[in-house]
Amino acid sequence: MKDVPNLMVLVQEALLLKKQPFAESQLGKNKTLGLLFFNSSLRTRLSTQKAAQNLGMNVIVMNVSQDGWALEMEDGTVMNGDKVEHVKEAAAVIGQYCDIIGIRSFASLTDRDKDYQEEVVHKFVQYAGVPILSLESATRHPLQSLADLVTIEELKTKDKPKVILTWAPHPKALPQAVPNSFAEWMNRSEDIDFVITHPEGYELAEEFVGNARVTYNQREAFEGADFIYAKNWSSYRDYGQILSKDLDWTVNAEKMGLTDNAKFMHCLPVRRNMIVTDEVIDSPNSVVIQEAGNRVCAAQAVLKHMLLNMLYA
Ligand code: AN0
Ligand code: CP
Repeated sequence: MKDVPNLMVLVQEALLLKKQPFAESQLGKNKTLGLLFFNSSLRTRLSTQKAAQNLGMNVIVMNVSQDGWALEMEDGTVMNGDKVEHVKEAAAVIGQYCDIIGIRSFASLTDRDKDYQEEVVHKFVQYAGVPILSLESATRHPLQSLADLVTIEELKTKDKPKVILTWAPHPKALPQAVPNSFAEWMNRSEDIDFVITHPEGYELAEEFVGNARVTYNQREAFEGADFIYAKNWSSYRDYGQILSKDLDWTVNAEKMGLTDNAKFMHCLPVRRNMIVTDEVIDSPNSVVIQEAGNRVCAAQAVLKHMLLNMLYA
């Protein structure tokens, strides 16, 4: 987000590219985007590929943790264990093949300091020698948040909509990257009344909460809301821990009834009847598919800027 000079200009550019996806189909000609996945993905993988292809780029994709050599991240280690190759060489080599490198690397959820230092992304920035694009790192998922903002811009019916980020239950421990980024982007948007609601112990890091209103009372948060953005995350305080699986936090029709006919949003993949009931996600107010569709124009707007920056560097 800090690389974006003007959020609303970027959103408008994404909306323009949604209307005219091939308007810049020469911009990426003869440029190669490499997409590296240390973790699973459906939307990010396909939408970023499609966005790059719309710009005329070539794309190469690798599931690095499955198909690549196990990477050593620490400097100065005697590599007599499982790690076959150091990131210093691996990143530099991939940089020889690619003009831009996208990386998905989730939080470990074991060592908070390490995760929040964004080791993997920074090592690639340090050694690849080409621009790096986050496809969800340990602490952030910016391409998701941009698509979310585009979706809100498309659907809002008020100058200053009320947007709720609500925690919801999930059986596995998930990273804070999606809620962190969502909060970061919402806080930066002036014309959004932003509220975060979660059970006690699920406070996000202060730098992401910013000036958002935070309440433990989900029903109170939902009152008069225009957008309900649901997401599970594990605890930041008790790092990586699941403190609650309380289905009382599931987004259901009764709670949606407290809102001002709010749209339901989720980044997907979503666990039905844990995060949200079938009734809500299958209702006309659910915009999760449109939201996922907007991942293409969001990624395309970002790639367009990266290509332009390279052209004029
Ligand atoms: C991931 C997460 O919560 O960060 C990816 C979401 C886009 N979700 C899961 O692992 C289920
Ligand atoms: N929302 C999202 O990033 O989905 P994937 O994990 O499938 O890429």
